[in-house]
Amino acid sequence: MKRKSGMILAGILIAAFTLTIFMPVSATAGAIKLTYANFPPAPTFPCVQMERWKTEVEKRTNGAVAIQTFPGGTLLGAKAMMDGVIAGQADIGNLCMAYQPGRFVLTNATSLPLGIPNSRVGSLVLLDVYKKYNPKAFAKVKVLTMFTTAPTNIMSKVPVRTLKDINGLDLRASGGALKILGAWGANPVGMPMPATVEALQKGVVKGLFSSLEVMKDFKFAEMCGYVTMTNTVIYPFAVVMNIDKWKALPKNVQKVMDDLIVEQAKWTGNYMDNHVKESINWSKKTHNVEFINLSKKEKAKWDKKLQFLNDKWIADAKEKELPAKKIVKDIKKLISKYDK
Ligand code: 3IO
Repeated sequence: MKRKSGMILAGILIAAFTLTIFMPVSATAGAIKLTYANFPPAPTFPCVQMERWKTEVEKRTNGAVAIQTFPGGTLLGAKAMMDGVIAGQADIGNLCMAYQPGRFVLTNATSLPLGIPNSRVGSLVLLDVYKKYNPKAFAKVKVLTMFTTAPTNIMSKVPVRTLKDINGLDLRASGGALKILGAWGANPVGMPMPATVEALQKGVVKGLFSSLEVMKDFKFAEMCGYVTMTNTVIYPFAVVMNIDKWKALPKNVQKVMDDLIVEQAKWTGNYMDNHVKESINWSKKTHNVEFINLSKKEKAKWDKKLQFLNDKWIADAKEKELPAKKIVKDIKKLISKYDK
């Protein structure tokens, strides 16, 4: 009896010793607790990527880090995200740069009509632009990843087949996408995505301009029977961490998170691109949504109306002493680099 329990104890000790040696990050399980705030509801892509990141970090640190996620604006809302993380109300937060366009001027250049074809390419381009220019807007936080949506299209209660149809139409967007709607003659209405549900229900807006996975994830297909394919611009996002919390992390935990920066951007891009396809099929099947493709001639008219936007951004950014032309040129180069 004694001998047996002695052997069991030895076994446990050997097992514990082996675990300690081979664990890449060794610490007491859940010793480091972090909160992660997000603004839209749990089933939407910003929260899906959040749960994936949480799972990977917890796994790769062998449970030394435990992350508590707060979807649906339960800890910080859409526009409060950046300042909330800086102030430490949440340790980590996911933000959409379009909701504070004046604050994220440099990285918002990715939401100019420059032809980003999908979320994977957009996410990699955005991350490279951030790394190269290291914008002041992110000086007070640690950037954990960045990604973009898939290109935006018009979802509406009435069919939009020509520029005449969009003229004066109340459509919801944010940031750079608002300017595009304005250039097409729509009446652009700015608000973050979560507020759009009620605005559509109450008829405050007749549609929205965003990536198409929202047709399924927010059930917009129930209210918007039409989609006009324009594949125009993306919305850029960032995941940021409170800088003091970051500095207090052990080096090996920091490494796990640093190794995830590009990987998470790619993962989110691929998830988004696949999910857009699913959402399109679901919208057609479940709600009989009509997808409108503009003729080449009509599309050329729409594109022509946007040409001034890039020049205008360059002029405005120059005033803010940014190397504006170079940034736009770099974005174009990066798009062709990753779009292969
Ligand atoms: C978005 C924001 C939250 C949840 C899902 C989403 N899909 C696209 C966006 C982009 C966005 O923030 C917007 O305002 O269209």
